[in-house]
Amino acid sequence: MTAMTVSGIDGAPTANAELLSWVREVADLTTPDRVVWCDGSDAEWDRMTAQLVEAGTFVKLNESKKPNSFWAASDPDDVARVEERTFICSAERDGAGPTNNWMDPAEMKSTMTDLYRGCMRGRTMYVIPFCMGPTDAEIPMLGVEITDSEYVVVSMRIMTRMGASVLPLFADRGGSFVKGLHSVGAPLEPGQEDVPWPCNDTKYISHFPETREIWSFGSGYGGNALLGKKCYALRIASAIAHDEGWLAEHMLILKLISPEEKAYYVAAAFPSACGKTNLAMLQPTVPGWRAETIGDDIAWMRFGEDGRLYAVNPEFGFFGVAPGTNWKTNPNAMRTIEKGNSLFTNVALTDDGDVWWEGLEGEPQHLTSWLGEDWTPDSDKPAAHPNSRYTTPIAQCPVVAPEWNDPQGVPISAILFGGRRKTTVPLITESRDWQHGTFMGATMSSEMTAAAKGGKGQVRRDPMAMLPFLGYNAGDYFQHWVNVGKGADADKLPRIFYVNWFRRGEDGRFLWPGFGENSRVLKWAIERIEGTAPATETAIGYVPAADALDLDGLDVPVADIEAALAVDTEEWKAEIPLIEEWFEKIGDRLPTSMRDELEALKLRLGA
Ligand code: GTP
Ligand code: SPV
Ligand code: MN
Repeated sequence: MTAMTVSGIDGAPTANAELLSWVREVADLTTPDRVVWCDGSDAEWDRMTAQLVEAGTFVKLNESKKPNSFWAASDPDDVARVEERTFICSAERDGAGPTNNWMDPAEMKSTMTDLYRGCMRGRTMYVIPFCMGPTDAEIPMLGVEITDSEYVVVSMRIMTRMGASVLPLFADRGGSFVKGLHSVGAPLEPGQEDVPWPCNDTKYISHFPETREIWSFGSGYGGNALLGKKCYALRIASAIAHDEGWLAEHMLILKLISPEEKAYYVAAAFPSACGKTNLAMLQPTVPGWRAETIGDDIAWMRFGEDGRLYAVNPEFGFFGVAPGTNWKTNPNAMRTIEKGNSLFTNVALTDDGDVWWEGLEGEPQHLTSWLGEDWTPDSDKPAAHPNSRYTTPIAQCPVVAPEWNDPQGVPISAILFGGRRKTTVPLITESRDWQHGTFMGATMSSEMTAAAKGGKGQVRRDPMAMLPFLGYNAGDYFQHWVNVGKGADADKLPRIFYVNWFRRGEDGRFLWPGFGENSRVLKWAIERIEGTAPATETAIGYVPAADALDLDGLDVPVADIEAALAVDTEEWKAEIPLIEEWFEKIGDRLPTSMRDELEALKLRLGA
């Protein structure tokens, strides 16, 4: 770690003039006590985590249970992404489109400059150079986050490739890196004592797609504050991808290996807290099949020279939902975090210095809840916040694919879209072709979860699981997907499927057991690609009959499987006005091909 004074830039470990002048400009505006360039070393981690323990932000976990790991509780009001406070500040309002909050970039910059003025007083300003995706990529995707949060620095160390190892990549890159400015917005007066989780009631998560900038203020949490993740790798990258002809998507990347040792790569877009991490670390229950993980949240996909679509995971760690994670649902996540070197935010703390959350094994009789309160089994509040998370290195995952760090990426055979729907949407449906698959993605719907503030349980359209993460106009985005298909060799495109692990019976139970059993559904998808599995053509696409799935050894009544697979014409007819309303909202930039797909669906349904 190279310290430098605020006024002098002499100690800076880079000669990139653009970077140096930006750092100086931000320091002049935010007036921190000192500026520190992060090197990503173990010594830096040790120093920063010790400082966070000292500040009361972190509690060090029991070394024999979770080595080198820490518990943190956020401010109770800073627990999730804030979609209402997230802005796409494109030059024109139309650039952000009908689904994003928009503000004129100059106006936003003026408002936020006032907020940033002096906002790092009494704090340290950290400069974090990072790279999204492998550092040996032909064009490494660079970024710099400036932050006044130590929690962000140690989180970025897990979630991105950062520090001294990536700084040399900036040497000859001029200004071609994404600039992310972040402040918790809590300056300290001389002598004022800090709080464990500084933040501000006023929050802005702003993106400037044309200039590839991110300005974040007031939150220290996850996707609001770790700017390499949703802000860069999805919102800014989706705008870059649109310009350059590739795809930046909210997708996991999974490698499936058949009993014949043939590898298939699958990408899957599910909205936040709808099962990406779980599917990414799948432990198949179908005999002979194995799975390996490439990524659990974001996929960058570009065409290779062979005409196939190749996916790279831009991230370096997992920021996974804790509740519901256990040795049965996701043993590989459990094995990953057991190795330590992890952070746990807003879970509960056990009396012996370990972590606990709803759904985890064990029946603790006493805990410290995420709110810092005593918790017993009779408590009427959950011990862990529903959006509590673990932050852990991908490299520790016992089933990480050997090629996870390959800058070429992996060739995708299948894309899954899926949401959380109690009704209507079958366990799996195969699209008729790429354009129909794009329609499935564009009209996807899901019940909202705790991953964003507000609206939990409400059904909303979440196209390609990108509603909160699109950096430009949704109509243009659909057209971009259609164009990607048109420009490609149809035989080489991934096959598109629509899945729903969350359909319920009348008594509210899940009809499908999910988790490792999802391998049975994936097996059918692979067999469709190989041309060996039967399917029934329905109004909404190709759906398997129950006996087309490998259900060997599965202890679920066939009636439930049939109900999970059912295509109910009446339920789908009821969906049509909702899709029409959604397309209305997209407005005149909706591709005519999407309108055509809707008309064709109505015709097939007799609607
Ligand atoms: P983000 O990190 O917010 O993007 O979420 P995610 O899509 O990675 O979701 P994750 O895998 O963390 O799962 C969210 C919740 O859904 C957890 O509580 C899981 O236990 C639950 N879940 C995941 N897969 C399944 C499934 O197949 N069936 C059921 N019933 N629940 C599931
Ligand atoms: C999501 O909400 O989709 C997440 C968590 O993966 S966050 O990083 O907060 O966006
Ligand atoms: Mn996510």
